[in-house]
Amino acid sequence: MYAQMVQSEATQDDPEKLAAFQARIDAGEKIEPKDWMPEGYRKTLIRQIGQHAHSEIVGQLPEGNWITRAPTLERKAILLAKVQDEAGHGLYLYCAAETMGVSRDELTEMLLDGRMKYSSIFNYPTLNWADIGAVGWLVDGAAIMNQVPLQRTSFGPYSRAMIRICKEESFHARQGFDAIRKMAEGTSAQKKMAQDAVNRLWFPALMMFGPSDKDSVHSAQSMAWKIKINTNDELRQKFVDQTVPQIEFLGLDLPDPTIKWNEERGHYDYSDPDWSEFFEVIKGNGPCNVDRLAARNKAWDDGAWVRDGLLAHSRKKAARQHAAE
Ligand code: BYC
Repeated sequence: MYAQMVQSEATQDDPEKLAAFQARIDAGEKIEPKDWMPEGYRKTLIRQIGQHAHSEIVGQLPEGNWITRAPTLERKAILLAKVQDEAGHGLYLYCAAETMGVSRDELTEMLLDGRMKYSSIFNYPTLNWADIGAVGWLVDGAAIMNQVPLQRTSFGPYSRAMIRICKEESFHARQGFDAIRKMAEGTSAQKKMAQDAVNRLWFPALMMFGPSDKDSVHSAQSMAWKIKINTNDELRQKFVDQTVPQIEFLGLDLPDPTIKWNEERGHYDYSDPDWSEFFEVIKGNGPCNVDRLAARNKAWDDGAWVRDGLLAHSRKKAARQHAAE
């Protein structure tokens, strides 16, 4: 539906301008906010960058939930720093989206009233401390797999935001792997917690890459515009290939009995997640959707006095400047 809208908007644009725009993309040039762009390109970027920004912000909730219960001071300091980084990532991305003429408030309102999405993964709970390791290792690991190619995305502000984000994400993944390794090498109760976390988060992590290529609505157009660099299935396969040896190194069981190295393909074969579950989660019916949106709504409402105060201050300042002129 959105793809059709994008397509019809794209064809409404002047064909000569469209061809020149596509030639710039094909030549690897970056598109900057003041450059001419098809309306569909702008809308797709606002949707993807906005959704990405919301994911960073909502993604603080499952991890933030464990800051007060981290097992040591060191783990607490690391987790606190990571959660703060996620807030920063959200801000870089909102800034990148704002360069296309949409305000942060508008984006937030679209999240709160359900017109915009955030990553499916954050609708799953973090039930034990090992989940925090698994989130850093698997969830940030999946995010990096998706985000490294996005450093080469065609829109300049998005590409530059991704370069900064990727630097921080690699620390996140490493701290996650270190935390889960400690659990996997610990007592049998700790090892059990690590296995339980991997069992519960493996398939939701695979879902982060989006639906399978045959069901992806936006990939073809987004890849032609270099908003996306790879298909969903390509990145998912790379993630599986990278992660299976790590699970084996940890001495944990693979959560999917069908995972097997395929010599001919040069990749691991694996089972897809349950796609009906994925579509339910992104429709709002996952285990934590209601809680996550309630938390964001509460933060928005609780922050109203700050926004009002700042606006009143800037109005007053403008009035004083006006009177002095
Ligand atoms: N969750 O046509 P498709 C993080 C939607 S956060 C929810 O393939 P597209 C982190 C999709 O929006 C990581 N919805 O879409 C933070 C579309 O629906 P609409 C966030 C999903 O856009 C804190 C429909 O399904 N990363 O790193 O071409 C702590 C059809 O899909 C999902 C990004 O956002 C999903 N997983 O491809 C730790 C990366 N997948 O919009 C970590 C940037 C699909 O038409 N985004 N949908 O209603 C992307 O690369 C792409 O947007 C996606 C989807 C690969 C996610």
